[in-house]
Amino acid sequence: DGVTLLSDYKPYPFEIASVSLIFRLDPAATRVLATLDVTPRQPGADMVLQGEDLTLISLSLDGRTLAPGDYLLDETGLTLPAAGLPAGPFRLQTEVEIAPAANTALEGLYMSNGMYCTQCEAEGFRHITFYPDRPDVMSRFHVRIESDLPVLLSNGNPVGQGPGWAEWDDPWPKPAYLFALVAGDLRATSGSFTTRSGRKVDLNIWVRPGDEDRCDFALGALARSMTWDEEAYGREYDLDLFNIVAVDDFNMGAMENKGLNIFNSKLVLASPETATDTDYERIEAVIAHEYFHNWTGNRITCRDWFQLCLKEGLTVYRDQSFTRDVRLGGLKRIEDVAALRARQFREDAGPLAHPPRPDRYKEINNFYTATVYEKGAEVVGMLATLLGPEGYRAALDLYFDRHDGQACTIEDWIKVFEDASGRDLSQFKLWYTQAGTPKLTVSETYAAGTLTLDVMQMTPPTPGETEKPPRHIPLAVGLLSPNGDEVVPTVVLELTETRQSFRFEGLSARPVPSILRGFSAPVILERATTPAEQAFLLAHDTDPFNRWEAGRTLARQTLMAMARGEGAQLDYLDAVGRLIADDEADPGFRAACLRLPGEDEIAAALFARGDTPDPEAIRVARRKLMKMLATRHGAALSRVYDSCAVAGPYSPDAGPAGRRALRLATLALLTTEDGGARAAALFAEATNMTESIGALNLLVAEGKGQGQLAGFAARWAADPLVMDKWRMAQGALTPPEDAAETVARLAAAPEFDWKNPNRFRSLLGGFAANHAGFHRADGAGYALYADWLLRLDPLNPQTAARMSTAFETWRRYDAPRQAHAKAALARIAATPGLSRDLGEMVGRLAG
Ligand code: HT7
Ligand code: ZN
Repeated sequence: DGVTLLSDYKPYPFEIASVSLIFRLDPAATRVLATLDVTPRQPGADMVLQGEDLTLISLSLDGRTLAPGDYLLDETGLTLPAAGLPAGPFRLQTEVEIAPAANTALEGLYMSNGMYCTQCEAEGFRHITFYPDRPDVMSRFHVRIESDLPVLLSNGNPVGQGPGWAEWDDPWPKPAYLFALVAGDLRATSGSFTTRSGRKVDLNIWVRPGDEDRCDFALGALARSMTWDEEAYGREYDLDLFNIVAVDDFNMGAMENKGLNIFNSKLVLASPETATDTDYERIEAVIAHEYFHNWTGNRITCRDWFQLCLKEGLTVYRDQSFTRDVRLGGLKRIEDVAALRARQFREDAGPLAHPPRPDRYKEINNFYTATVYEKGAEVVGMLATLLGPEGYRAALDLYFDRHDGQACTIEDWIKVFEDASGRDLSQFKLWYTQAGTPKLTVSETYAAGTLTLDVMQMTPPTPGETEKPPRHIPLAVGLLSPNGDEVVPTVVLELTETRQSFRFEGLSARPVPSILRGFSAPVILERATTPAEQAFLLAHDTDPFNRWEAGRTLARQTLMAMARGEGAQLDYLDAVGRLIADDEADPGFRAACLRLPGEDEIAAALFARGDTPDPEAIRVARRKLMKMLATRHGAALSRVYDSCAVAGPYSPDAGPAGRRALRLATLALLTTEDGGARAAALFAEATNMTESIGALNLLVAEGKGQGQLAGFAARWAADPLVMDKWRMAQGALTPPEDAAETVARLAAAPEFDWKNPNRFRSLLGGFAANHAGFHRADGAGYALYADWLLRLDPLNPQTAARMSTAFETWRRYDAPRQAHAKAALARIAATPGLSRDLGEMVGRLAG
């Protein structure tokens, strides 16, 4: 049935010490000559090589041409029966032809705007040549590229070049998924970095002519990442060259190919006029993430794709730590948790729930998920919390010492932590092998100077997993005195049982507990508290995450009540007033507190407590609350809005970015009251993209801004990355009654290049985030979305499948909506020729 199982893993029976590749590039007929030096490791084994969409030109073994009767060839690859193989080392040569210009799936070798580039993770190399395309086969790659294009790049170090050719050699053995090739008319922005042991590394960012002036920030971010990895993890770079290439057509964000990272251009190119503060922060984080993969992913890789979170969870944890260190740590944690809840908790609560280390898949591309990445990072974070900073560093030192050059498993990883700490982590391992978000219910009693916390944990069942034993959960707790002083600083309690009690003695008054500080575990905390207590924590908690969390909880509870037709919480309205006036607090933090929970979050919260969310009522409640805040605190909001204007030249640093964020957060509230006057004024005078698109978004959300949309389009028509923001604004924010029609109109426009993943994601991904528009009662949103998934699927199944996750919440809503969503999924499932990617997703979504 096409399912791959973790339990079926077997080591590859051949060693491939080196591979030499020759590419004769041609858009329609590229020739790839591969020479593999092979040593059998297991007598009697057939040699299986994956290969898809390849035209075999010739095949020889130790110089002898093989005839069709000597091998088996099918649509998945090539098998050389054991009987025809030598017992000792041999050389296998293949020549194949491929057509990069016809490759619209963007896996393997393809063309983007006249340049050749590759994407081989997870299983793209099999579209380039016949090879054991699995991460545990590591070999040394030598590459020769023949083409008239001026820039010819591959992994490792350049070892020769002449007119029409270049050769590259990568000294570090690697799996095929880290192979890369780029050829094109490219320009470099260059720098250098000297490692702490004195190696001088040339750094280049390669872009299309004309984009050179948008590379400086990415280059600086790369150097900052290199320094940080030396300081925080003792890891140095290991080649003389580090190349980054920006490409316009790319299925994901970026790829960590050894020495030759390939990036989606939107994650490299930045200028104040074209990129927002959020874009800058994201570019820095992704540059860091891909760079950090050099050790966590490349030097130590995964044994098989079930172990994906070994490299991804760890590398996300590393990039999040980096951003916390170089920007504002508390705020970054808040942003990361908000994103985790929006994407991963949603995944865990629906039909796509799976463990960070799954044990079966049909299409591995469907497992590059929030669970593998973001929850994987939380699990690493919990290990760091349990071991403490020194213990964590010792474990990572051991990991690098013990496993450098290997393809590893989650078992290897856990063992390193056990050996470094002397602790038994067998229960902790459930975080990797089980799906679902644990619920913690905490109640408290206070008597005679002692506070007792009673904690109960329970994980609801997920698809295919009904038994949920208790997990090992680090729970960070602090206690505040009634006057706001911290009486017990943060301690980490360890939960291992279904029910446990913890006592804090010697207290002089009943304290206010601050529980799950820093979001010390990816759980849902349930605790009976009063709005007054939440308001107290919002005002006084010393833990920035829990301060924000208190405000968020108040806002969510108010919005849930309002969506059910009740009134707004006065405690919440007053608490926000105090926050607006609190000029001592960091502006970025205040902005995060002023942003209301999104409509999807409110819908999820209502559904979790047994209600059927009504998207329209949620939208109305949210807008009403914004208006109430604007009415009640208008003068203070205006003052903050005016005082937060940032003068002088643009800088993407956390300080000015935080002020702009606060300004836009106050503007969002004021816009509900002033008819859009301030937003229109800001749009007219903005000199940076943060404020320009920020103001435009607010106008669009009010159902206004037609003139501004036209002006924006006229100014930026030639810049596709900026026009993505324009489409995203309309897809995500157009009022629900017009959203599907607006999206359909923009999608039908001739200038909409829907085959480009960035274009498709901006408009259709934006629409999926338009909660009330996508979930419109008449099903128009679902139908439109299904039409476009079906249009994209034959060309780019990977992106179509990823975007189908918009349907993961359909069971939350009322019966008519459910019927519309089911019909849309059934229509997709019944389409002849559906890809394996999208087929697997709709099967799981509907199942
Ligand atoms: N490791 C990279 C994952 C990735 C990818 C996976 C499947 C198909 C296309 C892809 N492009 C990049 C990116 C990362 O996590 O760093
Ligand atoms: Zn990664």
